[in-house]
Amino acid sequence: MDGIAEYRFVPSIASLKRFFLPRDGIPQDNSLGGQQLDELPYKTILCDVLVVGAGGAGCRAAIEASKQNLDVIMLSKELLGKAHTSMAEGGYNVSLGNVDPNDDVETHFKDTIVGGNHLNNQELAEILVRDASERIYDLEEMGAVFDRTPEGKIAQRPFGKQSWRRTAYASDRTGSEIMVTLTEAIRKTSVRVFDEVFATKILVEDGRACGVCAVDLKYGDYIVFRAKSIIMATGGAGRIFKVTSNAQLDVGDGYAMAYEAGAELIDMEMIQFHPTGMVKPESAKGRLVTEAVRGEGGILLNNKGERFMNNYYPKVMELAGRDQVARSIMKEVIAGRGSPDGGVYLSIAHLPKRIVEFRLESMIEQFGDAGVDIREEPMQVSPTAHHFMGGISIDTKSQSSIPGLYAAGECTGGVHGGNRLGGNALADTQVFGALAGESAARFAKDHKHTGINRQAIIAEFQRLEAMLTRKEGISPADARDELTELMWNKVQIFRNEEDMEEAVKELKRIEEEVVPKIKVQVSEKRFNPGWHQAIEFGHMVITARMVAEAALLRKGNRGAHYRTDADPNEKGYYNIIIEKDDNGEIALRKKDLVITRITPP
Ligand code: MEZ
Repeated sequence: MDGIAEYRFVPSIASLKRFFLPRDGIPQDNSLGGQQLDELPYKTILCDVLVVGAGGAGCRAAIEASKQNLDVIMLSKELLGKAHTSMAEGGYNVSLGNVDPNDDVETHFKDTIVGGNHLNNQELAEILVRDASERIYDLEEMGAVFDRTPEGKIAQRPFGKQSWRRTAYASDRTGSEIMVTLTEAIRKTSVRVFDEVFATKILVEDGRACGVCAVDLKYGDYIVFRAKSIIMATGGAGRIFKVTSNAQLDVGDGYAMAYEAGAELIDMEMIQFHPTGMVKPESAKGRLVTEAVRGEGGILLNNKGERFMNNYYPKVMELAGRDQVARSIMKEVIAGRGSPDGGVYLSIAHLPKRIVEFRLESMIEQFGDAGVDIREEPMQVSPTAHHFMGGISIDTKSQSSIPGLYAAGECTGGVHGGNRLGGNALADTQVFGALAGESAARFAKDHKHTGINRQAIIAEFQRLEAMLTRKEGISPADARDELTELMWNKVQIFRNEEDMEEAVKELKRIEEEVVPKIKVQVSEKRFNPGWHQAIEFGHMVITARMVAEAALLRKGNRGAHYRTDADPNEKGYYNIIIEKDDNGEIALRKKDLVITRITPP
């Protein structure tokens, strides 16, 4: 290959101009100013704002940033539109009061803090509940269609641990409706979308985020994207657990990249296990069974036919917090009162068929494919790793601890505290997506591109290349199985010191002994899923270590973090901050909560 790598993206005339014209005095030279890494050519692409991730938060951020007449690039690890956001089926929380007129922003705030077991950053939670209504109207303006009340207002259903019916919905495919809308909206902007491009490293120069190293998954080309500001919108990491509702690609890219870049992360131990995932068939294990099923009146039963939530949370029953319902289900299973395939039963057979058919249509299909008619028969369900409450720490402008690096959506932490309310995630993507887009655009307007560290780039691409060229080693699929099994067995819903210590020890071993030996079977760079898995595996290990180490540090029970050996004397409420120390090790420290109005008990 000669110095200037071939560029296969088919750009518009406008973007061609951007691509080749000098900007801010930096030679727009795809071969990095003439200095080549002989064996590993790569190209450089400049923009003002770079959005990494193309789910609900990423798309919303890109749309907002593009309003400022800036050159915005959005990287999508998959084809645009195929994001995990679609899997938030049940709805979007917003205190419109369309069904329960007494609902208001204040009550939504209070529910969010109490639901989060008081660990939320209250400034961020306030932004969430305050802006949720404007952002849902934005979606409507872009063309999203939500179900309506008889008066024609946006309909709202009940969701767990919330005072009023607050969850706006489009049947049981709300996330899909939002993703389709955002995808169409993106196409009407000047945002340059790079499909199937995987960012692997954030570049930092002069203390500022200034770009990312990436691989074009289609062609195997290495690319450096240079930007004045960057927005991480990479979603969560449910895939570090064996059983998860998450899409295949949710492996913690953003957490690992931010950590490696030196950003602060917060409360990584807080993992939401959604109470209801599919139990069978094996191929669908963990797939989400939306909370809308319980919101519409679904009941949980054990193998004796008892509505067991009555024994745990009799006042709210199936609409207790997700952490509470998940633990109750597990207690029934452990006590031998579970269903034949290791879950419990969820039944809606008592509901009017027309309600089920109208409001839970995708559930009918999902279980229909598995041979279960949910209008007549109960579903078998059990908890599934669903959402990370922890993540990249952000301020009220959605900026991380690294100037120029912003973050939005599930890859951030602090908004939801120790346990997220179902329905708050979709609102989060839109509220913080828009905020990050606006803030990053402002930053880009006020700053020029920094220089760039060529050595860091070369080292990164050599690291990726080594996985392909190694003669012997461990298969990424085997390594992945080992890690996901370990996390599922040792850092799950019920945790204890001994298990978590073992997890940390094993993860260190995996980091030291397995990661450097990962070897891809086929050395082809184009469309090589084995290679993609191998790269992802590094991110999974870093993410899993942060989760396990933070979980070990938190001795008491808070929200989703529940220890069977909890220290009864640990009364404190605090956050756990994680960052990389000067020796390249994980450093953890406890930090005071950000409280604006509601003091923890
Ligand atoms: O917010 C969520 O996680 C959500 C809406 C999921 C669901 O059960 O549908």
